[in-house]
Amino acid sequence: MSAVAEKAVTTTDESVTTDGFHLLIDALKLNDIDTIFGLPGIPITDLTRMAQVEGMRVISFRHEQHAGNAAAAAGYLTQKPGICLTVSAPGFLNGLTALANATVNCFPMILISGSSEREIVDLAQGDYEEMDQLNAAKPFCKAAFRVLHAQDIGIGVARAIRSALSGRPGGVYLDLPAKLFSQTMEAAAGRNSLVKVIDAAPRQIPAPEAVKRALDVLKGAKRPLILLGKGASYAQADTEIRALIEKTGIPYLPMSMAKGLLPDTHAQSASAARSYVLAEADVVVLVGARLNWLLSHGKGKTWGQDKGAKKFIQIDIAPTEIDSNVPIAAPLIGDIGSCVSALLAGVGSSWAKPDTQWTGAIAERKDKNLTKMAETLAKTPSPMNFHSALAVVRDIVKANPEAIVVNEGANTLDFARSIVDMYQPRKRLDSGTWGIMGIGMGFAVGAAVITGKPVIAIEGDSAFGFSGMEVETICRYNLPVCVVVFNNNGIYKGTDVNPRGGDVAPTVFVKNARYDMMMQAFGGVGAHATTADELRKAMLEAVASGKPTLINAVIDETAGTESGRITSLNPQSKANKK
Ligand code: ADP
Ligand code: TZD
Ligand code: MG
Repeated sequence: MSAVAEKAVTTTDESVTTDGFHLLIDALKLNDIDTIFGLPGIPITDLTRMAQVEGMRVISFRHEQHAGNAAAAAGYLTQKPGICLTVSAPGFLNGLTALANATVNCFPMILISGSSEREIVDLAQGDYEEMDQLNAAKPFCKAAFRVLHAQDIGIGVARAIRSALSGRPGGVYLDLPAKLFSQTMEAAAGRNSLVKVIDAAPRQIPAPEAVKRALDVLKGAKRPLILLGKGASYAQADTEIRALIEKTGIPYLPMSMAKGLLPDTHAQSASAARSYVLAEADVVVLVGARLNWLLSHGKGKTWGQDKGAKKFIQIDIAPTEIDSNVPIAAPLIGDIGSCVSALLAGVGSSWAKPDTQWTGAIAERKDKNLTKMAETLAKTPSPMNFHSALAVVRDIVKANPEAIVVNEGANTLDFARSIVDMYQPRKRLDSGTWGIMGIGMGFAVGAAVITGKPVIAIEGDSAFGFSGMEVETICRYNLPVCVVVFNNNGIYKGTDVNPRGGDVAPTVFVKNARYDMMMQAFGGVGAHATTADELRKAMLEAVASGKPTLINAVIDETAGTESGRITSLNPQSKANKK
């Protein structure tokens, strides 16, 4: 028997004791959390071993940021907080980026970190990996807790779970000093100290007068639009949302991670007429979407400011989101399932569907844009450009609608978002609210582990580099992940030159790099694709086999644009506009 297994005290015998390690594992299991994403080391190495012995899945990463991103993806996909486990100071800090990103995106996760001893940290006496982690974490998460006594582990875990899931979901930090793990207590008392969280994300029913106000505004609309955000995907109110859209006949626009909530091919999708509907709509129903930079803050040319004021109805669980950027005519505070159901109840059989002048004008623009897009996608230039490569990805995703698509990069992100149709809810994970690079392999591993479904990761070559080492993790757990690196030799493009000579330009990488060989190094399948046919063949094989695969897709290094679609956010572009 290994040292760890010997230490694993049973908690069924009244005469024995339990310890901090087991109380934590039991507290998580009691709350149906069966997976930990992490990276071992002092003081949590034994915890990872014991969790495995106790039947939990422990997925071990090469860098904590990716373990954290995996936990965040798991939280978003399952409505159970994903768990990331790290060592003290540097491990904790590596995980903190993911915790902050989860919080910003409203994904529930818990970063559990071992920490150094309080009495040494607080006197700054220089402990091993010393850091005041609790206070460092606070600005980057929804809530942060520290547990000092074994008998409080149950309560600590319960508070962490409830904080992550209730209201607007987000990241929670749980600080566990090294000494806690070996503290013992009587097993029965330990069991009694655990808390099963009841109704962690209680329904929040909107007030009847708020529902009436929203319906009144909606009834007065001539050119209504429903805008679905990733809050709507997260809420798992798929049936209600679809019913609202289809019963009202209102055109809708999904934000990137809400794609697939209804199939992108749905007749009422206005995605292919996005700029038209944003500028022309007179009433917009926001469902789990914030009016942040991704929506031009609800104002300006994008929103047809010159065409008169727009009225917003906003469904959100967070009351303080209302009026954050523009006045909201009808706030509807509650969980999306309850709010959408309440609206549906007010949409009777006499509901007047939007005027065909509005829906017809949208259809006309959609048809024109889709025809134009189809022409572009049919081309097969050599080398491939973003469109010709994404035409292949689009077909593969269409044939495998259950696959989860992970997507990051600049041009690779922007083009994939608009070209690759999604058919099922919660199948698209991307750079999200921050436009962060580095979520790729963490999200891919998290999604594959938690859902058991195939993952297709569409990665810019720069984006991939942030988490590339995790291809070893993908191989180690033999996950059905197909990574496609859109290799255009750099950030945005591969063509920049340093006018002074000497070092290469800051946006340019080693030319013609073979990312596929990274996957081969760990026993996975590597493929090198220079044509659309080669890419298609490699992707088909990857999806059919389920083997870890990395395809190096060679993309014309001149094809991209600076910052993809957000060139205008560069300081120089902003300055030129003034
Ligand atoms: P997107 O980037 O897709 O536009 P955001 O992340 O900006 O979406 O917005 C998500 C919104 O959804 C947040 O304001 C959050 O408070 C809200 N939200 C998340 N879950 C729920 C829920 N279950 N019910 C209501 N609102 C929710
Ligand atoms: N660092 C982090 C953590 N996030 C970021 N968003 C950036 C840096 C800046 N950045 C972008 O916004 S996109 C991008 C960077 C470095 C990479 C773009 O290059 P790519 O994609 O190869 O991934 P394309 O297809 O070449 O545009
Ligand atoms: Mg690139």
